[in-house]
Amino acid sequence: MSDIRTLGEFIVEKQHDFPHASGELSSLLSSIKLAAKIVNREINKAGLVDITGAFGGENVQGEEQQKLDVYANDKFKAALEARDQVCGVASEEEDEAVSFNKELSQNAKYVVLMDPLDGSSNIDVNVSVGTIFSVYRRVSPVGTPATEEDFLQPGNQQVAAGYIIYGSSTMLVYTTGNGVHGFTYDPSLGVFCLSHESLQTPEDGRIYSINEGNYFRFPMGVKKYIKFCQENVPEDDRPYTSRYIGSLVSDFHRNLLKGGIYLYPSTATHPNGKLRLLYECNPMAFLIEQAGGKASDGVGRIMDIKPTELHQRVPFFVGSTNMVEKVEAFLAEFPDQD
Ligand code: P6P
Repeated sequence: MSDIRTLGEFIVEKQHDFPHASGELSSLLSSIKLAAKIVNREINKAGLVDITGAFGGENVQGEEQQKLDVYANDKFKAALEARDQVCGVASEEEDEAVSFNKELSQNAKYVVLMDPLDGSSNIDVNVSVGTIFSVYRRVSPVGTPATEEDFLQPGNQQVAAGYIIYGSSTMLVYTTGNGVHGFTYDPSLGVFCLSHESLQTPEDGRIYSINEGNYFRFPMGVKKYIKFCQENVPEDDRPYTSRYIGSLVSDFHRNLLKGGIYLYPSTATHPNGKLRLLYECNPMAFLIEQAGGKASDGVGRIMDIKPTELHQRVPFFVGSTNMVEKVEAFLAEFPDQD
């Protein structure tokens, strides 16, 4: 037992890396840890109870809300509000940002943006899904309600980001700008145990993750990159592999560990790409950069984009640096669709 380092112990240990840390961010991360355990329990029962059926509502994306989407959103919101470290939350499941009304919450200095259950359409077919979160210091005065400006900050202002992947095992992976660390949940102990300290992603890889069903309307540069992968057997003779789960957290996590690139370019149905800048692309970009990789909209750094809308979409290319830079080069030469 002595060599187990739990997430709670690790957060406190790392808090000392920030001499002025007051423990508020540690408490915030502990809220996320608690909600992750609660959501994990329900996801693992999803096949057994009538909770995977569509909730009937629609979220701001016009997507049918699976009951677990709503459940996860409510649990993470409640956990974040309970500990008074967060003055407001923005979520894929909420049309507008939510400012917490409690006086103690309005004195809090952080806001959280999240996709409470990304890839939820996969739940019914038992494919991994995930929660993605992103944390900022508020820019509005402490003691007042959170404002839209608190949520429309560029990704380079994040103070923490991470995801929970509910897969063959449940893992929590996060960064506070001091490396990327992964924790695997042990349900018999009810704790997340450090399993991947100071993760670094390979600067190159052989895995590319993209929905090739949209091929016809990809920008020419993306078509050129796919053809490059299919026709070039690298020196080490390991050919490229196409792997696409349809769940960002799962594809990202595999590529983070093995090396690879995830691509969601502009398509016919999503001219600005499908992925959301604030609560999908920015947190993943923070993580991949901390792990030595790169995240781009095809032209520039994801985390330098100044947001204009809460649910805005951007084209998204994330993973091993050499692979992302290769796509950027093709897009610079062939930016149009034909
Ligand atoms: P498509 C899930 O809805 C999601 O936001 C990501 O998790 C996933 O990578 C992508 O969309 C899948 O989109 O168009 O390939 O089904």
